[in-house]
Amino acid sequence: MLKQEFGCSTLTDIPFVAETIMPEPFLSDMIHALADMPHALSPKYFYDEEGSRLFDRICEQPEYYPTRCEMWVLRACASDIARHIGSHAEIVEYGAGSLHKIRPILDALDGPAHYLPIDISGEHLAASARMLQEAYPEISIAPLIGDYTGHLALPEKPTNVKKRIGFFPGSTLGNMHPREALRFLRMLRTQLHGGALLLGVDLIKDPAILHAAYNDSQGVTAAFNLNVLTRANRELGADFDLDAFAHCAFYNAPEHRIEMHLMCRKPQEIHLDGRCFRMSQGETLHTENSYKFTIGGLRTLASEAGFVPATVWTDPDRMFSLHWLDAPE
Ligand code: AVJ
Repeated sequence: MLKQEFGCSTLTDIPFVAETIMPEPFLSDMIHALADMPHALSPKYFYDEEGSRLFDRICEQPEYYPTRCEMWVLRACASDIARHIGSHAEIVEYGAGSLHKIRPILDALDGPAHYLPIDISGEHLAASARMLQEAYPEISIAPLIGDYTGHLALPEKPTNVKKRIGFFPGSTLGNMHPREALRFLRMLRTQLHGGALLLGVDLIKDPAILHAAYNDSQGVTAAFNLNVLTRANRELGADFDLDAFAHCAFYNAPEHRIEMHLMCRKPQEIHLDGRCFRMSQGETLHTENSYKFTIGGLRTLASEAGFVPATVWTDPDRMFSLHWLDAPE
């Protein structure tokens, strides 16, 4: 029933999403995070059901400008973006989440389109896809559950599809270390051969604005960060004491990135999988990097990956950028 060989599963033939579609190595990654120095865990583990809900709430916080700015650009430039996409395209969205960002594009497209949203958070994706399908009955939507950062073979293009357009919004590329980002863009370049990539990335700006975006006054980002420990306690049987950790996010200017950590407030023993790990006061578990870009820097990176950078769209304050990157035959 599930197409495991793709490292991805289609949702179209299953009424309810099963629990274990593609097991992520959460246990072994968490053991490594605790055993290795410095302690670091992939941000993909934020996105259980609760984490996906918290992320959607982050996007509504006044300090978190990226989503609002990107949506502004998507709406303001939708008809131009739709012209770039053309008709009979297949749009593949990587890390699609709640499927909000594709809407202005679908509204502006003329000619039928195929939409393949890929996300790691299966139930959330399924629910979002059902809602989107109701709003856009004429578009064929085929959600895929999986980790798009891994090796991923997409299903064959339907015969009436002229080209495949990748959509990677939200500055999720910024979660990757630059060498990872290059490797990932090269993989997309191969997948999108003959089409293009529409890529959204956050721009370097006043560090105070960056800092506020990851330290919202309602504490939603803090809850999002800490939720990964709640998830580990529930899913892995760990015994993280949530009161012993503090959310910590700051802009590392030389590295052009926001770093999120969970900082140990007092000496800790953590039990996991029959082992005991110690963390001392002030030690951190590094949970996320969020790299920020210049327009020129991003275009250089894309060129190194084999794309041909074309149009760039931004908001008036140049907070966020959307890039059209051609992937010629
Ligand atoms: C989804 C990776 C783009 O880095 O801004 C938001 C995730 N982390 N607040 C980001 C996030 C903390 C977000 N990305």
